[in-house]
Amino acid sequence: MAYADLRDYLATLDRSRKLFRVQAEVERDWEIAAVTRRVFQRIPERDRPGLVFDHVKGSDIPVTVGILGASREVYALALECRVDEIADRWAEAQDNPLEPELVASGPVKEHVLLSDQADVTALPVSTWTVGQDAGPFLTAPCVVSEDPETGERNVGTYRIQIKEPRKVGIQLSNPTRDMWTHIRKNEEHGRGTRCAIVLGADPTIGLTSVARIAYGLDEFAVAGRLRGAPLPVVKCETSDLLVPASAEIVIEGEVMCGVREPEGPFGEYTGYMSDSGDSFVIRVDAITHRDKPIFHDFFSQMPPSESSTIRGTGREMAIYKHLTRDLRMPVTDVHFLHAGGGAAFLAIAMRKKFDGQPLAAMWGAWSVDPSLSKFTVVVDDDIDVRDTFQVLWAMSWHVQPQRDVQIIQQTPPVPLDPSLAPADMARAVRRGQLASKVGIDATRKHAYPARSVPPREHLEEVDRRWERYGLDPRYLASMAGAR
Ligand SMILES: Cc1cc2nc3c(=O)[nH]c(=O)nc-3n(C[C@H](O)[C@H](O)[C@H](O)COP(=O)(O)O)c2cc1C
Ligand SMILES: [Mn+2]
Repeated sequence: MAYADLRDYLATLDRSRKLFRVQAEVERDWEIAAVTRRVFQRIPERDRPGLVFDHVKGSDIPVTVGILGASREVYALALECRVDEIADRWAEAQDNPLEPELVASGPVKEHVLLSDQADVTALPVSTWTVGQDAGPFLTAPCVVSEDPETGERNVGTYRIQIKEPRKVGIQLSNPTRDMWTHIRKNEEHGRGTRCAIVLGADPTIGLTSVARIAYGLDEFAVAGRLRGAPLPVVKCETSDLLVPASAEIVIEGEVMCGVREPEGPFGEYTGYMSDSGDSFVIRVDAITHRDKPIFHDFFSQMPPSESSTIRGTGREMAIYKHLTRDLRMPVTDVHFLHAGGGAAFLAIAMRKKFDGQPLAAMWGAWSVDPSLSKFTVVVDDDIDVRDTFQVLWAMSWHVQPQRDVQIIQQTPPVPLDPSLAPADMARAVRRGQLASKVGIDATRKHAYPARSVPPREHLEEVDRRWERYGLDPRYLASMAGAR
């Protein structure tokens, strides 16, 4: 059954033991980022919870982070499905969108702050890469706007820089972002672009907002099908835009016509700082929020992150589906390695039927999105592609580079890949430069000798007797996390 709102979803995460509430008081300008970084570094993905910081110094608003992408199990909970059903859920929702339902009012209107009552600096906004980010940023904004000619709605996640109580910056990485078209069309007529920034809603809103959905296809309608019920929406106070009726917080405003101001830098999903430059500016006209609102963030920057899980999970499921169902290849698993931010590095496991089939699998994966998978490695199905060590082991001993490595020229680049150009040239480069890819066939091409490990029954017997060897329990704990 559809989650009613963010709170309903948090309760489900809690029941599924996928939510941890941090009771200690934390500071928003450095500590939330550092605690979350440690959680993502130290807790293996399958055990990793989403977080709620209940006590943020200087604010009575709790902060939640990691709740859509702490792991792929958490991502599946957000979609109320199993991990292996994720690709089907997305396909079905885009084929059969379900229109939102306009309601008269909702909890998001419990507090209405107009003009000078609205103050974005009162929100518990974190600084994510301290000492390098230009300031605090909203990392999970779902920005609603409309095409002024067709009235088609768009919802997209574009980082928002807090600047003044009633002024924020917004960064659209490139003109392919759907909101860019709305801004351009309005500016051609000397008009600003009305927008509403939704913070904290039922999980399908955040997931559709970061997903690439065709221009003109309404993210709220895709979310409606994902959640299995029309999304209740209410009208904004200062425009005709519609927003989820039970959102935690909505910031209403306008992208000011022709105005550009310095924005960034900001720590990016690649693990490097992004460039900075002139970008769009939003004048804030109102804030509406629920009683005791909860503030929602995505955790990005250096992988592993929530961002690498969200990017990787959706994409690997789409590629797996294409390879197995459309192309009927004997592929057993597909994984975007976290080190590549869920974008740059793809590993495919298959039970190949003939030599050369691994190359066909690579071409199949590249055809789904030619900008991704700068490194694509195909391994036999006895290799666990979610275990980076095993992937590197297969690359070490199953590959003769001259025979097994292909370099493909003139492909679209992985978004924000810092290897393309020095940072000061990155924006210009992004507008046109092509890149290249490596495909590595790391399957065995002939019969191999047996592996040089003890018989399985000996290792299992040692596991059963483990305590008697008296090894420090700390080693046991770290082994439990290892595959
Ligand atoms: C955590 C996270 C942060 C993102 N930040 C930005 C951003 O600052 N600017 C941007 O243009 N895209 C960003 N994206 C990518 C967009 O959300 C994504 O391309 C989405 O499809 C945009 O919506 P649209 O297709 O309706 O334009 C981010 C994605 C994630 C997962
Ligand atoms: Mn869109």
